[in-house]
Amino acid sequence: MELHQLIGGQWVSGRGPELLSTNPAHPDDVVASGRLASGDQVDAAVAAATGAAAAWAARPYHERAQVLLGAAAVLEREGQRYGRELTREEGKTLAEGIGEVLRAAQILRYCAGEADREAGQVFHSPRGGQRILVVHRPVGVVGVITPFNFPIAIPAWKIAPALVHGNTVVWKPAGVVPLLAVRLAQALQEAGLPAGVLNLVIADARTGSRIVEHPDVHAVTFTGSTGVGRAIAATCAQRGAAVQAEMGGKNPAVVLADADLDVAVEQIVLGAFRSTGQKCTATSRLVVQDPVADELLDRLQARLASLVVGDPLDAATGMGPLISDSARATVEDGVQRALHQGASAVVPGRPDLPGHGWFSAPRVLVLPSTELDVWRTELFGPVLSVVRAASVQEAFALAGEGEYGLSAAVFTTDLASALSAVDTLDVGVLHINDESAGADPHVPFGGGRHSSLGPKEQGTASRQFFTKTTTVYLRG
Ligand code: UN1
Repeated sequence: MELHQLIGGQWVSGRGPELLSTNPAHPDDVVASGRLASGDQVDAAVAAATGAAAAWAARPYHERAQVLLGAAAVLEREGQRYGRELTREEGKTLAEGIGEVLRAAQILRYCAGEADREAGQVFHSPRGGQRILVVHRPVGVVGVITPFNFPIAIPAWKIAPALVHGNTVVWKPAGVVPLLAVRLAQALQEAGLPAGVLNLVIADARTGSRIVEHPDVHAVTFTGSTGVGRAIAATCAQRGAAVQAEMGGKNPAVVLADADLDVAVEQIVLGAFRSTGQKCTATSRLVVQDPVADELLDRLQARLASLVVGDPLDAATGMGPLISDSARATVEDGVQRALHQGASAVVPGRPDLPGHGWFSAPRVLVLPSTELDVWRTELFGPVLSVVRAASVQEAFALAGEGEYGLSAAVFTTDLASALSAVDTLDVGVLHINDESAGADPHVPFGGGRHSSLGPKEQGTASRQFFTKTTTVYLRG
């Protein structure tokens, strides 16, 4: 398919370098092609968003919500087709690809519901006959920068709240998944989104940084690496723009001695290896209490032996490829380094990986100590590092090591231990007896420390970022 940029309501050819979207399972298979946006085109997109801002903000919430509902219906209608395209472009399994398109629809529907929720707050006044109101207003033009690993769900959960709250958007998706970006923009357009309200610029990182630097972009929401997120935050802080950044994770699963091991094994495999470990919420560390450690590792080994790694379009496949050759090199280097530093692979590589594509085997590495780099460094791949703990307290302490604070999973049948995890683990998202990944649209999502900056995403929490408030002292 020929790719275009959406600027001011028009689909136009990019004026930058060539752009090729290829299938990570079959790198010779070209999914879509075109040209990247030029710097001038990014500026034109910001100008279009600026021009469309006042009229869009003036529309009633319910009219804006109607557009999101229309786009949700398009995604539901096209779920199978777009899901296949997503799998072909990104490499997650077909069930996950279709599931993600439907998840994007669900997010659009949730955000449309903002029209029916409370609009602000009313306070008493210490002065008689008066009230104080807190009202929400659009921020203006929002820059949206999204990663490859959720090509449509993450864009939906940034763009939908931006739009329903009356903002206009300039969106730069990851260059490796441009087709799904086009699909979301088309769905919104088909649902009647006015020209200029959403502008899609598929650009390289340097050109895309113009969005972050542009004085007419009032807020930037980003998901991606911690390094890039912090650089974006610094630029935004300097010029007084708001920023929301969701970044890395090194999320632990903690299996306590009283855990239901059937549940733990199932959920750890989902958390660590679904999407080939390419989620900021993926389980990449496992802390297991001594009495159940050997049994848990045996069961993980058995379960992973039957995990089919292959073409994600095949129904039997349980894990597809990584996104790129360089992603695979990062993962393989990280594994080799860990082995060199003394880790032992209880689930080693696989002789049966496909000979083409960016495949990497699921790995489970038992570490002699938490000094190894693999304990702290996010590899963004199918690698689970394991350490043992003697006590519940030690298990939580080990899980808390490192600089990230996004999500964690704790497996226990003891309520006191579960509650202790809530108080002890410094994470934004905690799953008890459930995988570390996953984010429902109606509740806040985000972490702390090196994982996230700025207000949380999703749920009504997202209002904090996508609106600004005015406190109105109302005297009749
Ligand atoms: C999920 O766990 O389903 O980039 C969502 C990421 C996160 C979203 C995870 N921002 O992986």
